[in-house]
Amino acid sequence: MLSERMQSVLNKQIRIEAESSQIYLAMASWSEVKGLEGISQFMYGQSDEERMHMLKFFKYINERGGHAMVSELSAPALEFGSIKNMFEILFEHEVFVSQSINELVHISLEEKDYATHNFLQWYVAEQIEEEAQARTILDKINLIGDDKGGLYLFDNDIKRLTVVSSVAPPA
Ligand code: OFO
Repeated sequence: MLSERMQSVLNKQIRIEAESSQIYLAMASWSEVKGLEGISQFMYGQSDEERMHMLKFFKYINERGGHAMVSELSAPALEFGSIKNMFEILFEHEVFVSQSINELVHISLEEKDYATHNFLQWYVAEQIEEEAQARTILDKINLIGDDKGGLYLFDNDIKRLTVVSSVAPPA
């Protein structure tokens, strides 16, 4: 059985994962409208992944005798200025999510809830991957700079990352 405190913070994380999904969906649409096919595919994939992260919390909370809540969400930005700016926002957002997961891990130990502590390890590993991926993408974008040809190749290149992430097991 989850403690009230544990249940409440897990439900807050559900909202964060749902908002992440919305943010990446907004990025997918912005890129699609700009004709950046590869990047938009990547963002649609990221958005789906975040929904999957959210659903894992749903299942877990309900399995442990709690009640997973659907909450109101903040509206994401709709314009991102430049590709570089968009990926910087993505990276910073993932760092924020990692901090939030770390805080959950901390609370699970305070609550002596070792089942939740164990459950959260999947997210700890996932966040390492997501941050690393965002950092790699930003490095590439910085290398390309204003080179249009480089950007074209990058837009094609990123499709491969989409394939990798969409076949990752939901666990
Ligand atoms: Fe849910 O991992 Fe990204 O935000």
